[in-house]
Amino acid sequence: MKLYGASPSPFFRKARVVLEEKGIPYETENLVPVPKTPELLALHPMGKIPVLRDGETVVPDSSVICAYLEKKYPLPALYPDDPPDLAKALFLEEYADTRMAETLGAIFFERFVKIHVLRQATDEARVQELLVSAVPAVLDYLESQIPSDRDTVLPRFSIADAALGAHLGNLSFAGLEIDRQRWPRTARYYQALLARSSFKTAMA
Ligand SMILES: N[C@@H](CCC(=O)N[C@@H](CS)C(=O)NCC(=O)O)C(=O)O
Repeated sequence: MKLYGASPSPFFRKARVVLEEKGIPYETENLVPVPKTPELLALHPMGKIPVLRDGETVVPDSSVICAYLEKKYPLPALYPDDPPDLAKALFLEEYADTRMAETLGAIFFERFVKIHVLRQATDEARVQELLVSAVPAVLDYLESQIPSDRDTVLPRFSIADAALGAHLGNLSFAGLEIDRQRWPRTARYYQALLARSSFKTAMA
């Protein structure tokens, strides 16, 4: 089994965390989404990463990859059986992949992609604008969803934690930390995720 992508991508990290948590043997191959080479488009019709190859089966999209892995390797289960818990986990995955990708991803773009990939200067005014409104709104929402007494949003580690942690990782790649005074649950939760061996591997 091979996962194509690059570790600065939160979607690649999410899929990698799931592979690690399930203990599935896999290898990675570095693949970036620009330019849209014929090889990339043959793997993913929209030219995005990540993509999983399992024998003859090619699986694009992190959410599809994670659902595929759950079906093929059911244990440990990362999708709750309880319908309300399942709904919560799936919505938090969706929230991470959309709202968090837009906001934390915009900071990551300014502070990481522009410097290391595009060789351009960071627009710090844009970063500050995001840090004043859009990012606090995301962290306020997470603070309302993360319990005070455990390190997972649901009773067991789930796809929600893989997705939230993967996208919070954009802050680390942008050289930012979560303010412990303002968002104590989220800061503690993220530190606990980073301590898991799955995240240590995916964030490297
Ligand atoms: N819904 C997709 C999103 C993947 C995605 O947007 N990946 C980014 C890298 S972090 C990408 O490939 N961007 C290039 C593009 O959109 O053309 C998933 O979950 O895999």
